[in-house]
Amino acid sequence: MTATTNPKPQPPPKPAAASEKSAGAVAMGWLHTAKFLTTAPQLHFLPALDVPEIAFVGRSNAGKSTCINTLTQQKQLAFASKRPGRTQHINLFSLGKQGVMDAVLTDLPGYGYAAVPKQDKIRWQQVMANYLVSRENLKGIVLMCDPRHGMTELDEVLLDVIRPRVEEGLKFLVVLTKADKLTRAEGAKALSITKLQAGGGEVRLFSAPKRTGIEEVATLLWDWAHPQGGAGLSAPMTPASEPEATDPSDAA
Ligand SMILES: Nc1nc2c(ncn2[C@@H]2O[C@H](COP(=O)(O)OP(=O)(O)OP(=O)(O)O)[C@@H](O)[C@H]2O)c(=O)[nH]1
Ligand SMILES: [Mg+2]
Repeated sequence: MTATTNPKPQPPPKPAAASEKSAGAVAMGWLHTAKFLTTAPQLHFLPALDVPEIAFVGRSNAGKSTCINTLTQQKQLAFASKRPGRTQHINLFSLGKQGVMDAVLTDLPGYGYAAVPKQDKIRWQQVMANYLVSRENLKGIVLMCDPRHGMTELDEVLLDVIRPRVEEGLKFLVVLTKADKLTRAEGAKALSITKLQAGGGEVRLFSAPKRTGIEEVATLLWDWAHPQGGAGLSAPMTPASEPEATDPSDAA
C-alpha cells in the first residue's frame, strides 16, 4: 500500500512581509507630521476643508486621545486624561509632509459619561450626529471601544447614524482599545464578536502601552487618506476658510 502525501504548506513569501513593514513605516512617518489645526465647540465653527478627514469617536474614557497621541508619536497632541470627559471640543490635527496638508484627524469628545448633566449629553449627541452626518470631507470613522465593555447601546446608536454614509463608501474601523488588559484568548474572542457587530467595517486590537496594532491602524488610515497611493489630494497648510471662533483650551 502506498501512502499519499499532501504537499507541504508553503511559508508566506518574504517580499510581502517586507513591503508590509515599509507600508507601516511610511504611515507612521506621515502620522508623526500631525500638528494642532483648530478647535471648535460644534460643526458650523469648523473651517471647510477639502482634504480627507478621519474622526475618532467613542465612549468617554475609551482612549481616543491616547490613540491619537500614540499614532502620531506625540505625548500631548490630544489631551488624554484619567478623568472622563477631558475632551470637550472638536479638535482638528493636520497631517502632511513638507508643510502640505493632505489629511486631518479629528478628536471628538466621548459620550456616555454618567456624571454629565442630561441636557449637556443631549446637546453633545446632537453636535456629534450633526458632524458625522454633515461633515463633507469626512472620509473615515474610527470607533474606539473598550472590549471589556463591548459595543454599548450608544455605540449602536452611533452605528445607526453613520450607516447611510458607510453604505455610500465612508470608511469605518472599530479599534478595541486597552488590549493590554485582556488575555490573548479574551482578545481573540472580542475581535471575533466585534467583527460580527461592525457591519462590514474593519476591527483591530490596540494597546497604547504595549504598542499593539499601531502600525496596522496607521497603515489603514494612510490607505484611507491616499486611495491613489499617495498621489491624491493635497492642499496648502491653511484652512479653506478661517474658523469663526477657536478655543485652544481643550487641546494640548
Ligand atoms: N491600559 C491602557 N490604558 C489606556 C489605553 N489607552 C488609553 N488608556 C487610558 O484610558 C484613560 C482615558 O484615555 P483618553 O485617551 O483620555 O480617553 P478619551 O476616549 O479621549 O476620553 P474623553 O476625552 O473623555 O472622551 C487614560 O487614563 C489613559 O491613560 C491603553 O491602550 N491601555
Ligand atoms: Mg479625549
